[in-house]
Amino acid sequence: MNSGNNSNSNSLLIPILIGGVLIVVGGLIIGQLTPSIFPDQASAESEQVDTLFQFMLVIGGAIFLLVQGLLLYSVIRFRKRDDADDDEDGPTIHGNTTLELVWTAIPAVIVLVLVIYSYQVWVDIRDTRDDEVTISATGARYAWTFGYEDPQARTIDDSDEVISGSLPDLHTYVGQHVVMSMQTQDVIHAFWIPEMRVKQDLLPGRTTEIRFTPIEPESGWDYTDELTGAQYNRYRVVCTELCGSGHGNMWANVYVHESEEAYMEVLEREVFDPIINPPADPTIRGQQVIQTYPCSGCHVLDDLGWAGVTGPTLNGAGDRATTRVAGQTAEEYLYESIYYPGSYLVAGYGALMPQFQPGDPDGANYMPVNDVYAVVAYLCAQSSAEENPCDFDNLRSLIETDTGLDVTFGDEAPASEDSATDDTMTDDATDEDASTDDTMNEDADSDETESTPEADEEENTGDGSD
Ligand code: HEC
Ligand SMILES: [Cu+2]
Repeated sequence: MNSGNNSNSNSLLIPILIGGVLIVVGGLIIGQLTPSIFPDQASAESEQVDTLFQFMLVIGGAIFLLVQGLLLYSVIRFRKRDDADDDEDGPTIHGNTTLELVWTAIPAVIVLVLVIYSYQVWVDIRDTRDDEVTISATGARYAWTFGYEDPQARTIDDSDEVISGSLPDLHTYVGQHVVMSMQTQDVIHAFWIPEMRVKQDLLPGRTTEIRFTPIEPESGWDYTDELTGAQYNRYRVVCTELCGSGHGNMWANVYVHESEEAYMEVLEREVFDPIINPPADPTIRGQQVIQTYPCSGCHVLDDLGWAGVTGPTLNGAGDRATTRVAGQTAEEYLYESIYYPGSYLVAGYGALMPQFQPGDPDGANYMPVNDVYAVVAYLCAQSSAEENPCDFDNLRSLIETDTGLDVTFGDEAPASEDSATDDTMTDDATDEDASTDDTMNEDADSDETESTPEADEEENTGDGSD
């Protein structure tokens, strides 16, 4: 018996060695699958995360081959032979201290190594950098808005507040150490850029952060800016927390520009210039400004490529505005649908639209009076009529009577009061009179945070495309 066992374990040594080598090589081969199952790498963090993943895949692959290999081996080796007339159970074997030590020690070591390695990656990608730049992200059902502070630290007039503006898109450039500072205006959302391998929840009442540094794409640049010839790539931020009926529509473009100059050029053109030199025409200003609010997540509007489904289409809004409420002019109706969305509900839609308000700059859904003026003017222009169906003088006095605040921009802006032309600069304008009258918004407060389940189910787009 003894001598038989000895020769047995000797003759097993070679196959075990060969098997071991095969398993390790197999694990390494399986590990190579990592790039093919992941999206492109667009940030320095993605390289670290993928290497960690690859490391785990090699270990997992080797364990897979070991287990499956032993299983197959046993199935073949210990099968019931046709010729053997043997229906008895095999001998019961238990207790093998060496084996038990080995199969406890090896996984323990593997897990420990993984803990140390992944903790280091985690600490590393969350580490603060000296020259990091903060971009704010606001999640609101069902759209993202990104806020940029002027890197040149310009202010308007004698205000000491640096200009900042917002866009529905996230812009960044290769090598920029970005820190996203994120807040939600309603429910929990989650910020995820698959190509950057970053993901972080937005939690009500808290500010959460995530950091990343874009890199030059290995597969080359996909797009070229027609104005400047600069190259960029485009990715997507998607919301990964089911947040309501328009959740599938809650995504935004991420533009990674090839250089800081190209990035600055775009920010100047799209964010800062419209603030420093706001166009006098309110409909043009309205087209710029409406894009800094989360309207796109809920409304269709061909002019801006919006495809939200939670609210009625805004195509032709100027035409329909006069037909909604008897006795209301187009400008009155559109104005009310933004500051008092609960006062009239379009048939077939629930009270899901958040109430925008001019009173509290730090409050949810703040929209200064200049912006509502421009947005209404722009929505009025969504009309088949040759002439804009709205009366702008009436709109202006309507806003001023209702809010007690001055509309300070546009063709008739009083020359003395030209400082309050942008969201960030209106504090002085609103301080003096923050009392918006609440006559029309009894139920609107609850609309803002609570969605009605029926309406949520009513329409669902799972279609985030375009
Ligand atoms: C969370 C989804 C949501 C967001 C965000 C949203 N809306 Fe709405 N909107 C709705 C719904 C639902 C209705 C229809 C019910 C009602 O009248 O309140 C509506 C109605 C309207 C109407 C009336 C349309 C008509 O045909 O009578 C206008 C105008 C409007 N929204 C403009 C806006 C603007 C401008 C913004 C951004 C500043 C915006 N909405 C943001 C959901 C939304
Ligand atoms: Cu969301």
